[in-house]
Amino acid sequence: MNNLKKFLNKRVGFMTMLIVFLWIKTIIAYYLDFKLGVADPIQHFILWINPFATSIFLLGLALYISRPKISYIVMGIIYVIESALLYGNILYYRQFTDFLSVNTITGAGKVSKGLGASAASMANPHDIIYIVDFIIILVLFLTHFIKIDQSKFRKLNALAISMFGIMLFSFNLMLAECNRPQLLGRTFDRSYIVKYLGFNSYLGYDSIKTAQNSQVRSSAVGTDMDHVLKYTSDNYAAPNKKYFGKAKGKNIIIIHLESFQQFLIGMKVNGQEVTPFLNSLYNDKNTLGFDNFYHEVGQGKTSDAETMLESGLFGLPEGSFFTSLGTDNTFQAAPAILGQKEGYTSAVFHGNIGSFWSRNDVYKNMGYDYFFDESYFNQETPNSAMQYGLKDKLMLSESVKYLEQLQQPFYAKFITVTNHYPFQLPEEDVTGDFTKPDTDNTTVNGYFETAHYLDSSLKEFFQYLKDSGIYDNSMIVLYGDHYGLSNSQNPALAPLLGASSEDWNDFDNAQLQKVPFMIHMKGLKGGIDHTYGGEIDVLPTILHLAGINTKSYIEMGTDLLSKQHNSIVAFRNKNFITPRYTVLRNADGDKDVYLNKTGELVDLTDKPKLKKKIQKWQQTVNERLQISDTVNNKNLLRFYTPSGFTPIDPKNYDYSDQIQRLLDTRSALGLKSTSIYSKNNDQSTTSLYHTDASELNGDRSSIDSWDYVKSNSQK
Ligand code: GP9
Ligand code: MN
Repeated sequence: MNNLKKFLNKRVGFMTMLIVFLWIKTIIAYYLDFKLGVADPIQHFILWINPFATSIFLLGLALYISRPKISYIVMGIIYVIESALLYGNILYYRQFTDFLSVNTITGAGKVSKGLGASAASMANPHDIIYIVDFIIILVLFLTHFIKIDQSKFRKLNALAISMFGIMLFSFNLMLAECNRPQLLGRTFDRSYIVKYLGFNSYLGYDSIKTAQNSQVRSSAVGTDMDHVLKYTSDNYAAPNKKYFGKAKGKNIIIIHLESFQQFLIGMKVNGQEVTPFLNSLYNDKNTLGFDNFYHEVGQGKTSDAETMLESGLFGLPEGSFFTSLGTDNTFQAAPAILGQKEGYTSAVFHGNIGSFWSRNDVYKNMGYDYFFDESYFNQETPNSAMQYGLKDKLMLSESVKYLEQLQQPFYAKFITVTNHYPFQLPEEDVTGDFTKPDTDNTTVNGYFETAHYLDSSLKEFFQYLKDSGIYDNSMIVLYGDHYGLSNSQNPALAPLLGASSEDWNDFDNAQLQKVPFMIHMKGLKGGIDHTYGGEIDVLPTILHLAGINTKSYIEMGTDLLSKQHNSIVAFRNKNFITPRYTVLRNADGDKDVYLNKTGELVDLTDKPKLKKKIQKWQQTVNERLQISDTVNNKNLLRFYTPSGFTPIDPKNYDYSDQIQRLLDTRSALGLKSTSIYSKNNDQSTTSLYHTDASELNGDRSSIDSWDYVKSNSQK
């Protein structure tokens, strides 16, 4: 006891006590108040050590102050700030399932929600843990158990402590990067940074990002838009009369096929079709299927695909547009355009946490009326979710009780997730007698099984759409968001595609970036369309089908069905594909040009004309990407409002209590309600949904009833 007293009466001893208190509080909060999805023992270990580094560094700053009393006071202030940040985050998280960012703290962000008065009502009895330390410290001082250490503290020792903090942080960062590569580069979710690096680092990271963004933004002026407007008007592709307005007034259902590549379509393994349902849909006479359609995502993966499809602009060269700029930018996006021009109600269904990719904020800026995230689905069923959320069969089947309440026409997007890396489907979810391939690469093998599962989920969903009648009045659009198997896995995949692993090259990798794009609608003259295009072209294509001219919108792609469609496919790394050539930068920084038909490398030395053409194409690709980046980085759409468009105010959107809102809307409209439910004489159609999802064990309650929704599903 005496030794302890002696130690605590030293300046370092007092600091150590504060660090330990902070650590205990943080660890308790990590496990009790936050849902950080800590999976493996390494992640637990990282969680246990991450509060140390920054608190050692920050509290250690007070050691540089020579005057003892001031040094103690500064240390105390830092401790109070740290404790307040922790508790502030706890309250904020309880209300919004999210963490405090610079914008939310300062109230500067457009979607900033601040710590409202209601946050105080979020206090819990166990919160006593978070203040008991202050009482202990006070008592220790009042009883003179601890006194201020009057001896001098050497600056060199203070420096040593700062260095120790920095070293510990580097170690923490290294462990985090090993467990989650590109943690800071991709910024999937704020909770990942907190999980791996703690609150201080998250706030530090967020401050740097916010400062960078606001610097670029403040330099922007309205006339920056002139150049952009000239570009979009020069590159506008007029709609094709044959298709314009074909889907006018119909529901639009977008199905996001996670990690789904085009090569799966029509493919057989062990004599069995991998995706029999999608194959039949692809070849259906009412389907327009594209076989030269590429994903164009960067590091933002799913979120980049969403960016392109909703806003008509590319993702960013680094990181995810959604998380870095999407929470604050001004949008003129699909849900708002369809809502304002044609009266669509918009909704997203996704079985993951709403903060992933900052969707809960970005969707508001886009004008999405509803966002049904994991909190709207039953999460109690054992094994119902995998790494990135609820399994597709459950998500789709549990969605229809909300879908049937939406006013028609609706624009509804379903983001599937089971076919996501690492592609490990539990045995009980393997349908029929499908047997996966048996290569040496387990990722490759698993990919076919999860793709098969996704296919079977969609078959069930389509059957419901048909049986409920929704099908007859809807245009259904399906697309693969990006590759599932990466370039490093492709050589292992090669033999299954009838190619050789040894000869596999960059051209082959580029071709594997093809993803499905299908438009299915009763009465649509279908067929396989060989037009070259990519995700950036989807928005103008869909809007034209819906009968909305895109001329006044800032969109970087062109309608795939237009005769003036631009068929140069630009990748985010500036590589590109034309209907004849694939142009890729090689490891030496030179361009390799391949002939699409044969895959042969073209020697340009005696082809000056082609060389010139390629240079010109490259310029147009660079310009397109650069214009998109300028619009996004400078947030230029705030300076431009297309005629007849009303800017979106995210404050008008709220994804809490959506069930009540559905019911209120229905009763307010009375006989004018156009929802499927109302059209079905106020009868639910959920009983028409049939799924063989093994997790349900025949229990349909989560499909048919709303009881499972967390009553406080608030964001
Ligand atoms: C998660 C999901 C996956 O919610 O959309 O995103 P990804 O890892 O494919 O970018
Ligand atoms: Mn994805």
